[in-house]
Amino acid sequence: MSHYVGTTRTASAGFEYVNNLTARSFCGRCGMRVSVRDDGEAIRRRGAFTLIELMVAMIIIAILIALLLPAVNSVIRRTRVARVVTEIKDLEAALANFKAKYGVYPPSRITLYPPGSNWSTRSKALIRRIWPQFDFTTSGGAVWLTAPVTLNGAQCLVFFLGGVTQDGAVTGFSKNPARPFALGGTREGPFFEFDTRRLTSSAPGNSRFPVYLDPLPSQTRPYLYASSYDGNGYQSADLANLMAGVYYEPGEDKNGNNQLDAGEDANSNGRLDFGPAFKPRSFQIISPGFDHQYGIGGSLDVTDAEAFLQQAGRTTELDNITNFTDGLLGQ
Ligand SMILES: [Ca+2]
Ligand SMILES: [Ca+2]
Ligand SMILES: [Ca+2]
Repeated sequence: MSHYVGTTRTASAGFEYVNNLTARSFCGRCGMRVSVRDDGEAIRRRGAFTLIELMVAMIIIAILIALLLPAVNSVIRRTRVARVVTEIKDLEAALANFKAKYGVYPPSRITLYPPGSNWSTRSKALIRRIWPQFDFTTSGGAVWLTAPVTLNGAQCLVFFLGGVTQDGAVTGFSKNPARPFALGGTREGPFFEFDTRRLTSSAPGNSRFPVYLDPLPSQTRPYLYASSYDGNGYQSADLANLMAGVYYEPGEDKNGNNQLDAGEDANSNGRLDFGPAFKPRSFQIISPGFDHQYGIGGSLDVTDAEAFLQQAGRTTELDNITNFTDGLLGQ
């Protein structure tokens, strides 16, 4: 067949060559075109990519990945935050179940004493609210306890929801109301299904009272728990060595720096007054977030948390996740 490259239609039935690879045939009656390939040498010549073509393709792929990566990372981050939010909701439900059973939310600081000790007035009162028939002479059956131990909020969260620890597992409490800390027998709880891989000892030799890490990657700091003692008020000592305090509505602290600045003492009492605490009648749960740092706590404007926390230089709190924000604190 001879080629007529670049020619136009020359007959009522025939070929039009638009280039040297493709010919178009015509129907003699209706004039419709049908593509016909000329499988000649030209096609075989295109069997491989040149180096330049490959490099261009790779550069385009690299650019696409670079463009997509932030979006993918952001989705992964949001998914991880959502997982913590869900777990905090589950912890809230577990604490509600505890209250339904015992009438009060767990305390967030308590000292437990071994059998034969004198209990402090405060710890005794806290225990009596939960187990009115508690036998203090045997420390509620806590034969496993050999020295007084003071639990902070993070430890209380696991102890009261999980119960007595045995061989690294939480076992709930004995149903014997005089000896809830005894091992064996019929049990109450655990009220929460802890992932034992995320239970970690809070201090050497303290494996009886572990704390619980959130599911963020390589997390090192546990969920904080602060009890309002059923509306009687949060106690800053409960978070000692962990965070300075729970979260309050800003009140007089207009710039969110937790300090009394000019023009902030609206009631002229010489000190900075915050608004009411968030969750004033129940409890606050706080995850330290991706940076594994809690921050100083204190006043927070949830309507503009991001600006509020940045303005105050409290950036470590921006990624905290709590039970009074539906996700990150700063968003
Ligand atoms: Ca201030
Ligand atoms: Ca004031
Ligand atoms: Ca943080």
